[in-house]
Amino acid sequence: MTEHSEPQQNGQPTPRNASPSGQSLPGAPAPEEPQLTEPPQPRSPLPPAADQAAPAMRSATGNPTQAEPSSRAQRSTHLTTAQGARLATTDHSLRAGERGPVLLQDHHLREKITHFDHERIPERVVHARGAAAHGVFRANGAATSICRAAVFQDGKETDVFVRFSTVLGSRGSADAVRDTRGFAVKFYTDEGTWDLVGNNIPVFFIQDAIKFPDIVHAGKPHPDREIPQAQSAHDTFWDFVTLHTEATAHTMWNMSDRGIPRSYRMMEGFGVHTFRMSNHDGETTLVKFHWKPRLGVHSMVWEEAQITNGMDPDFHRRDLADAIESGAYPQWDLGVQVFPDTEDQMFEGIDLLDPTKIVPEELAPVQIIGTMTLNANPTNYFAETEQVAFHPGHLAPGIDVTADPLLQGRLFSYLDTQISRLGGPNFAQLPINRPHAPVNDMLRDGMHQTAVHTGVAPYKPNSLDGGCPFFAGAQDGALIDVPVEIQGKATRQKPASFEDHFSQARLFYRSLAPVEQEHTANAYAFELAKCYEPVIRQRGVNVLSNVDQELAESVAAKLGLPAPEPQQLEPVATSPALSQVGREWPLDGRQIAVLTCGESDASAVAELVEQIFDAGMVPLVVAPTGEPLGDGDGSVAVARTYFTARSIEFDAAVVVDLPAEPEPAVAVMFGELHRQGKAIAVLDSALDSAVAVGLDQEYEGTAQLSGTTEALSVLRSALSRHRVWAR
Ligand code: HDE
Repeated sequence: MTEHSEPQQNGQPTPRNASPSGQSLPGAPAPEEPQLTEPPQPRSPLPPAADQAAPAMRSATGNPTQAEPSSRAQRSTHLTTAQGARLATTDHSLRAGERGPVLLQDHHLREKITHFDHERIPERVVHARGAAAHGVFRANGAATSICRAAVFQDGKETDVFVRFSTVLGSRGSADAVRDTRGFAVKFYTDEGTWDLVGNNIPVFFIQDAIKFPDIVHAGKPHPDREIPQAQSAHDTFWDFVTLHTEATAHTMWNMSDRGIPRSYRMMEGFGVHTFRMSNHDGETTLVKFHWKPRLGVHSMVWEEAQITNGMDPDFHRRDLADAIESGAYPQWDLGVQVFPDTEDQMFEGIDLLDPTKIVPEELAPVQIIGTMTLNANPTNYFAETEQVAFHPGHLAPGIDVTADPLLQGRLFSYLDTQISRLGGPNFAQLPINRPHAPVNDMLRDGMHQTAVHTGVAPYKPNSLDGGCPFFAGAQDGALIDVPVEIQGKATRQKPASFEDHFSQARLFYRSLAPVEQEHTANAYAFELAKCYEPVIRQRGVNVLSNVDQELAESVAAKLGLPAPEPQQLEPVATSPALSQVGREWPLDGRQIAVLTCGESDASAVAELVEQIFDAGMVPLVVAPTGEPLGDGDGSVAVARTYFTARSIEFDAAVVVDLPAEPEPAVAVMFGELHRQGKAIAVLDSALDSAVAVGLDQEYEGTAQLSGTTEALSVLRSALSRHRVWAR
């Protein structure tokens, strides 16, 4: 029986005023006739099975979530106060007469309003807007030779919770903004929780944590007007990154297509810093972590992102939740680049402790050590996605930090921030933050303490609790510091290798395909043009001459500014792995618009829809109204009307036929699909009407076809390359 359930006898509710034995108390009115039939019971917020033993929580649509049964707060089928007293109404305050003042004694009113007044907690100072999911990580055993952590043993499965986020915007800001994305993974390992708190960009703006408040103050909205929201396109951001030139590489990544991912499911993730692993023999290795999405790495184009933020500001959040809800579980392979743990911590001339630098994959291949599958949506946004607390210092035995000065500062910041954000030091007891490994920590009391600790001796050594808790053996414990030799004079100097601010920006830019370079130049021009101060615009262009003269000249021309003097630039190699163009990717889950006139041949549309499903993609039939195409069993559901549909939802389109007198939205759709480089297949029968609303047959990726099979094969080939880049 749950703690909130009411006492019952023989399955029947105990009548009011009856003693537990059923005898009336002296002086009490005679009990009413026992009820023979129970009133209909309200529906429980939980499925019936969960009401009893409750092995696993399920979302509203029946998919399992991984919330622990013990974390369920709401167990009564009836409305109650916070103390569990049943309420007969919540619509009216207690008043002195129907027209009189409200009485202070109305506890329900005061409790309800007081709780409401305190519903919000401070949002994260950065990464405030996020979306999350539960999942599982399965190791393939490849890391066991370099790392003793049990999470990497062959076949080992570990529960994970992942939160993706934008950085600059507030909790209610739009998803498709130009920004870095957070990629934070909590591994609930048997040996304690390990958090890999990374980003979708492998370099960072600063080399030393002491500069973090500076870059964040510069990126956040202007302090006077509190604008712009979730944007780097403003004076303070560009003022800082053009003066503090170690930010150049990260800024270049942000201005490239990587700043506007198509989906959280199609982003790479990076641990950014170099970490140290140790194996059972005590041997150490340096590694950089990479998440590789099985769906490939894809981005939006800028126009698409701008439309998305108006049409569907929750685009990325919806995309992740919908995919998981429909069973299309996103997957990433986790890989490591492996480097010898040498004294200088350099690899091929690249300082591994400098977080503004990557090691190209061509020099150190990414070796896959396991796969993560996200398979359940959170049950409650606040309890899980908002209250989850990550920390780069949450490490499992065998995974350790290095002296990267950015990482060292993070080790302080994340614990500190949770104390104010989550209201005290006991946030690890929140259900989403509870380790799955048993905890016995001797930490006591404090705000929001929910544990009822037993024993009398939360100190060591003790005899009163029999010496408990006990220590792990020398070989089993976490946070076993690798005996790295540390010595030196206290200094605020940085190493000379940290002075190179441009070679990696150049490496990245030169590795991009021409179309990606063009997008990058446009993004610089767009952002700098939003700056009011001419001096900042010019400085932005001048910095670029340290990266690539053509880029600097192109941006200068777009801004109407003089081109900067060319610089003497060292040649750099390129890294093809950095470009998103030129590779082929799976088609799973890509969304295909099937454009119809509303009176189209339902059986042909049904066949096409079937073929798209069979290819692992998602067909969305568009028609002038929501009325199904055709009648009876052979009818086809309409997913969108031209009035509600917009190009941003579709990765490609098949035109079956179009309305004879199309509304303006149809022409808008064609224009956008063209400009966004999306493939369009037009059946012969629809060609004239498509040309009439603006289809240009000359564009690559636009094909005129005789049948649906042919249409699909054209789309498959274009979609495997993501976009028709040549357009
Ligand atoms: Fe963070 N960062 N960060 N960061 N960070 C936070 O912690 C901080 C950095 C990253 O979904 C905060 O709980 C400092 C690099 C992610 O909950 C805060 C420095 C990388 C998330 C904080 C950095 C990250 C955060 C804000 C420079 C990629 C969201 C709320 C030394 C490797 C986690 C919170 C989530 C969040 C501090 C730099 C990733 C204030 C001081 C580099 C993904 O503690």
